[in-house]
Amino acid sequence: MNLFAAFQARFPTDRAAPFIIERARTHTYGDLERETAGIANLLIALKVKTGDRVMVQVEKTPQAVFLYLACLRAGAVFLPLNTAYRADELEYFLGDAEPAVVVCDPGAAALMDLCRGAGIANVLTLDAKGAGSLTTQAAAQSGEFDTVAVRTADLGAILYSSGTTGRPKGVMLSHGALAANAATLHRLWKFDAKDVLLHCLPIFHVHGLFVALHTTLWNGTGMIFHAKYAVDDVVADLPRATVFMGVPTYYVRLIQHAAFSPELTRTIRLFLCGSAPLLEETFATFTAKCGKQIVERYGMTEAGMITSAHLDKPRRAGTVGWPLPDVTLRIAGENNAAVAKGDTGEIQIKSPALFSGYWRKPEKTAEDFTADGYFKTGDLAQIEPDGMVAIVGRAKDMLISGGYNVYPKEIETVIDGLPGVVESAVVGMPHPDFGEAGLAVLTLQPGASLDLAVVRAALKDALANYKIPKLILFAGTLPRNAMGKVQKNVLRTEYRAQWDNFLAG
Ligand code: MLC
Ligand code: AMP
Repeated sequence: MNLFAAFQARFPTDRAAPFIIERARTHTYGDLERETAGIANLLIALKVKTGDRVMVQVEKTPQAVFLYLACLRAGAVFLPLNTAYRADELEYFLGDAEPAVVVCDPGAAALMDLCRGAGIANVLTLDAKGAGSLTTQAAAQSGEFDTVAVRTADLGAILYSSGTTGRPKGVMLSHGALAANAATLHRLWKFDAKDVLLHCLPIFHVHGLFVALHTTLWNGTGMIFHAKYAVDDVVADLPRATVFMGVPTYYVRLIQHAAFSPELTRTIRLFLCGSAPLLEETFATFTAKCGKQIVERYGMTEAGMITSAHLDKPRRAGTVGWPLPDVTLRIAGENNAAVAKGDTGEIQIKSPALFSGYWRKPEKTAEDFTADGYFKTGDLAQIEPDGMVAIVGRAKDMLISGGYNVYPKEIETVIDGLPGVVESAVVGMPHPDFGEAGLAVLTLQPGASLDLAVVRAALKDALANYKIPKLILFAGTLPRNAMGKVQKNVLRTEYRAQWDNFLAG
């Protein structure tokens, strides 16, 4: 069962039907088949075998979508990376994943150097306009390709996810797991032949790559394709779409737009939101301004989508709906035992969409599962009387900024490595646009001095820009509990006034 073949069986009979709709040009389902065949033939010519990794750090273009689908066709494992990742981060991914092929922007000099150092011969380029050696070399290949037969358990993709300790982990996702989630979401969200999705999410994470793209492909319909989220462009194209998906920040910006109104959203039958908590205020203002309700869903790289509100039942702010029909969900407390109804505990699940483990880290995989086979999400929730799940917090030290997960540990490690620093702590603080944003507090050795610009420059050098704390402060000491552990909740309270002043500008 190859996921591509499962999609292809559902393509429209008329292959001239639109798949990717851009302002300047439309790519049809026939184009999809031809373009993916060319790239798949190229991968095979490069001796890529089933299970080999194709690591990709490129801007969002239709050609990048074709590259993903071509990897599926050729039995290769697609490994997308956030375009914001810096050389230090990329070096780790290269060493850990050992890709057979790397595709990057022609201007990505640092990554190309790293590939040379790692002895990776197959480096192809793809720029923000969809041009590069990948496109030219694929164009020289045949436009026909027999999709490689794979097993349900064979990997289709690896997506890296950072953690509260240690280095990022490669989340292994099989063809079967991805197909299961696509089919479930397609049915639950009632996609039909009239649907047109407005796609403006990045395609290196679960939300844009799987939730948005897979439901479209499973439906065999078209999507209006934006290279990134720009609210004016969204406003211009909403009246041509029927489905919109976004992280909460997309909605925060949309409801502030002067043109946001019932008329603007008239054609949209489904507004989906996820990847981070949606504020009750955003949920309510959205409905007040356009008369429609956002459908919240909750998911995770390791598990695909886990819960969703129902289309034909009222939704409630602060809840993420019910477990998907094929997901078994429990709220667990001490010793992984289910808590009493209504109590808070960790969300633990079984699902056909679950990952196959962390790449080359079986011990980390084992840590994330209970003895009776439930996956431990690290999210804290309660079940409401009608069965809806309300996420109330996280057991993991993580913040979500504009839909991107940020792990304080990564930032603290960079700061702690600077001369004169004793220690640091990073916490997520409320942010009107990003939901949460980072605050870093650091302490210095007696007599030491350090310029904040140096701290900021070191962070920018080492880490993707969205991970950089918005505010960095010096402190005499950090609050600790009796065990000597830094109390991050106390830190949040202590620095709240300074943070609010900072936001006020
Ligand atoms: C950009 N910046 C951010 C940021 N994005 N800061 C904090 N958090 C973010 N998310 C910073 C940049 O570093 C830069 O700072 C400045 O903001 C402007 O950058 P930009 O690139 O012009 O910003 P913008 O285009 O406005 O991007 C914001 C955004 C984008 C919200 C549109 O972050 C986005 O598309 N987020 C979606 C993330 C996503 O797809 N998540 C799904 C994960 S899957 P400076 O200082 O450098 O100028 C998942 C599972 C599930 O979680 O359930 O779905
Ligand atoms: P990622 O590891 O990037 O896939 O992010 C997954 C995490 O995002 C989950 O573990 C949750 O903490 C968070 N998340 C996803 N969807 C939602 C949602 N609808 N509401 C609150 N948090 C969410």
